[in-house]
Amino acid sequence: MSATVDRQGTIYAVSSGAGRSAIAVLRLSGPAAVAIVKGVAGALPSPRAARLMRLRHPRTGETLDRGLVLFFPAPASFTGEDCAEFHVHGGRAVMEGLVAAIAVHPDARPAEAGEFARRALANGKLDLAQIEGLGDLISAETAQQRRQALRQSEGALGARAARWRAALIEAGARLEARLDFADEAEVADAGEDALAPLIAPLVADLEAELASAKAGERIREGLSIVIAGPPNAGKSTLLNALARRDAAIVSPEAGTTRDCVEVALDLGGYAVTLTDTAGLREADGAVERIGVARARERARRADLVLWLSAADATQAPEAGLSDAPVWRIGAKADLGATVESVDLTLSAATGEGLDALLARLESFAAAAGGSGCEGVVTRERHRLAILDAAWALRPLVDARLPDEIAAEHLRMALFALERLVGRVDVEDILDEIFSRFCIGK
Ligand SMILES: Nc1nc2c(ncn2[C@@H]2O[C@H](COP(=O)(O)OP(=O)(O)OP(=O)(O)O)[C@@H](O)[C@H]2O)c(=O)[nH]1
Ligand SMILES: [Mg+2]
Repeated sequence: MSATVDRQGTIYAVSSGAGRSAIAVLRLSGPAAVAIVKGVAGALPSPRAARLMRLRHPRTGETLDRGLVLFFPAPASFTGEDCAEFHVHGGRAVMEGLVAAIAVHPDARPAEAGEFARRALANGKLDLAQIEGLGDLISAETAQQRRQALRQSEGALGARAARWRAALIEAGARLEARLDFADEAEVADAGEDALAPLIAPLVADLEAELASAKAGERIREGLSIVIAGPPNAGKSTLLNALARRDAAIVSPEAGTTRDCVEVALDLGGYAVTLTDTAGLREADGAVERIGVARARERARRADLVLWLSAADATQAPEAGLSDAPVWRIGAKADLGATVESVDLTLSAATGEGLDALLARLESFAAAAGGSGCEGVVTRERHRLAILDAAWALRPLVDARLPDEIAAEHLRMALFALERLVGRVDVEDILDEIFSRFCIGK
């Protein structure tokens, strides 16, 4: 989406996704919504009440379908503009007919990705963090992602930012009063620093938010768990068992897996990407060498490494494999060997030990995601903005700065918070966020 795009007009989009379905929803927003609904349905339904209506092409008069029509007058709508929805049968020809009927109006044009949300932002219906939350809700795949996204879309971060902002504005007012009365210098200079007590709890709040920030990001992005170990340890067999499908090739040959194989898992509501990797050894060929390098790279960046070696030939994890926790797992326990120095034994062949591993993985994911209910930071953008604000305010708590400099620090913090909720400096962020939205949101 480029800055030159015409942002005016009345936009429409099929909001219910592509493909055949029982019901499909077409959404409309903009000044011509009323005229378009009247043109297609013959009349305007009462605000916010569904009405079954015959839908016709305004030029030919041909009936296209009978469907529910809803009208949401401005400003009490999602975008803040006049909005309408058509709930029709989800066949392709029905939708094509309806779209053609709407496109008859000269002011109507297809919406771009995220354009409804963009208008909601422009009209002050939602803040930027809420819009991000909506985007996350649409892509949420696990219960924890859903909970977090819902909280975000309901304005959890915005509410917190508003509280922080109020404290900053209060501090700014005190500072200004002091600057105004600078002539009565003794009063200001002799007085204790009125700012620090106001700013200190705010900084503590921001820093607490930062401390739990990673948890929110992990819930949203998913945890990375990597299976690594020597060749033939049973890594791919374990991946398949946990994924409950044949995602990776298994064979008695050492060096079967060359590339990384990823599967998405839902562990107790937490999203996890489980990666199977090439067995670590002095590789023979060029291809295997690349595979081994990739395996080490994945292990290095993982949130957790499962170091697998066959129970009858256990091997210690490579030194410096990862900064993340490395669990030593003795695989192929059915082969009967006794094992020391592993955290867990299992047999993917018989299923023994798999439930125990899953239970431990679930607690690990839950701990990494925090309680998932307090933090409001769900992405790097939030974390960096809060970090900027905390960084600007910290000096005000640590020392008494000259008033002009203190005022500048307050301004910087305020700016960081405004950026957080999308009040300033948003164009570039917007393009990036909205381009990932579905059409029709
Ligand atoms: N008995 C027994 N055999 C197993 C078990 N898990 C895997 N195997 C066998 O061990 C061999 C190697 O299994 P893979 O899963 O391909 O091992 P890998 O670690 O992925 O091997 P590479 O990809 O070569 O690094 C295969 O013949 C599997 O059938 C197990 O729990 N018990
Ligand atoms: Mg393998």
